[in-house]
Amino acid sequence: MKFRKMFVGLVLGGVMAVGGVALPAMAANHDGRVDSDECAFFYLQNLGGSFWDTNSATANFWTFDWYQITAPHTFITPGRGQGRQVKDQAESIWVRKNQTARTYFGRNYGGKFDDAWGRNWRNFSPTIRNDNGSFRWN
Ligand SMILES: [Ca+2]
Ligand SMILES: [Ca+2]
Repeated sequence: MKFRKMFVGLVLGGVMAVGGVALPAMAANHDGRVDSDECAFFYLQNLGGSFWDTNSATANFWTFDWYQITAPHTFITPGRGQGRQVKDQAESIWVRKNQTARTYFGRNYGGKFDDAWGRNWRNFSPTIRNDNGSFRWN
């Protein structure tokens, strides 16, 4: 029972956090445009193929996660990989925001990670390439 209550609390907290981040950005999150406060995950190396833009940390790229209802984690723009899950299929990242984007192998910011510096782009290392589990600003 205690665990169940904790879980509900976490879910509700997450919903509010997502809403709080999305509103000031005028719903620019996941709109297929890489805005000045965002980074983008690309399906292929060298910023190739379809991408998914985000300004909020993502504890789990998995498409069937509960909050995918409001924020589908699939590559959005036209190009190779469009419509596929971002989880375990990203090969490069462009960071437009002036802050380091840290991408982790595991969900919930676990395991090995790659840092992409602000206002830069990179191909992921072989460990993270097509094996991305979560991401947050660092
Ligand atoms: Ca955007
Ligand atoms: Ca890929």
